[in-house]
Amino acid sequence: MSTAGKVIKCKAAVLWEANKPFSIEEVEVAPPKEHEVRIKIMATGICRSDDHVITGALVMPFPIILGHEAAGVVESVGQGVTSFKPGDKVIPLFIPQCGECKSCLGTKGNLCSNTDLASGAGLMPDGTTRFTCKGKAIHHFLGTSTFTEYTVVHESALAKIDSAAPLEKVCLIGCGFSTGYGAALQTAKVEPGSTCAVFGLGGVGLSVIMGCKVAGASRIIAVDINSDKFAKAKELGATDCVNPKDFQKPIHEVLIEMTGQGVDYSFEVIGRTDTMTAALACCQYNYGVSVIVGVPPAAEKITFDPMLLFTGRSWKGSVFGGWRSKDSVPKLVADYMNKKFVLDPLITHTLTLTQINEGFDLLRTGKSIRTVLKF
Ligand code: COD
Ligand code: ZN
Repeated sequence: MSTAGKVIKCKAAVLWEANKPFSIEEVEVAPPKEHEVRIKIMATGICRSDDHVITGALVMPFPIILGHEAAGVVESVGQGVTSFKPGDKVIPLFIPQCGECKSCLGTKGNLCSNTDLASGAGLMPDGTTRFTCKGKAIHHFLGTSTFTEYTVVHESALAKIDSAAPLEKVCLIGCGFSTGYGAALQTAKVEPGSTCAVFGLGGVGLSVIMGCKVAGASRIIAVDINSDKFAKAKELGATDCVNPKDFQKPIHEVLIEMTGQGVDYSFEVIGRTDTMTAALACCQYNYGVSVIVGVPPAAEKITFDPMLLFTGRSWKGSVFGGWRSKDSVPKLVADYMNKKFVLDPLITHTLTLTQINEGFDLLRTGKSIRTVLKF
């Protein structure tokens, strides 16, 4: 029997308050309103940003259903939705592409004004929620909320993808993979023959390495304080691996010595202020470009020698790899289907929704790169 137009009762991982485990609860998911789509989530990755909400580093209202890196199938559509139909395979977009704001209308940026990343309201664009549990309204996360069997998103925050795509793999295109890969290809625009340094070899850093390789970089130096990360970095394209703990001198000096004048492009994919400064300092003094990909810790500030910029270096940031989400996600899925890049090496664990707390333990203890929860 069709569920369209009816409230769906299903399982979800609810976070009732900060620094607590998720509770698996029965929630009610309201039908999609005008220009909204209800999706059956088939697979979702666990990302560091979800953990940032649990610890309070990223401030969001509670109770909340987290998760923003997923793939699923359309269950039903609200009034006025013409570009999606039940059965379509889709990826929710935590940075929407509304097509109407300055970013979306221009050609320079990808950060749609309608993302909930800045305001952190935890609501649908109309200011309400589609989730309830035990009589309480439950907040949305970044307009996506994917740690649930069913969710509702605005049509501007959804991309339709190839019907043959394996959802348990391409879910990573919803955040981690695209964030890293795009930082190299879209934000830095690495050219053939370049020298690159990548600080931090989690799933996002490894995706930066894949992007540098596809761009034709001739030298890719991987930097991490955990040498266990080096084997996979090499498998994906790193030519050199450096552990700052093996040196007395600061890591930026080590990298300048290794390369002569410093690297053409550096990427900070850890989210620490000290490594952001080191990444800036290790790039070529005149035309080097350093990209901040790691989410900066809330309320921390950086003090740095402005001479680093005066000589010509550029310091940039990158959100969702600079990709305009709705346009790019279907193309990235097509590139994956055409074997332009791999996702398997990033997926170290596969669990079910009810094992979500185990998945977060694996993230916190550094044992996983990406855990995918399959429904
Ligand atoms: N020097 C070198 N390496 C270090 C140091 C250090 N001082 N400290 C930690 N590391 C290494 C760790 O050993 C680890 O290997 C790596 O850095 C970090 O990896 P993870 O697994 O914690 O992180 P990832 O790859 O999942 O990346 C997450 C980011 C840290 C980049 C995080 O900020 C993020 O998810 N960014 C996505 C950006 C974004 O747009 N988010 C918004 C919605 S998701
Ligand atoms: Zn993420």
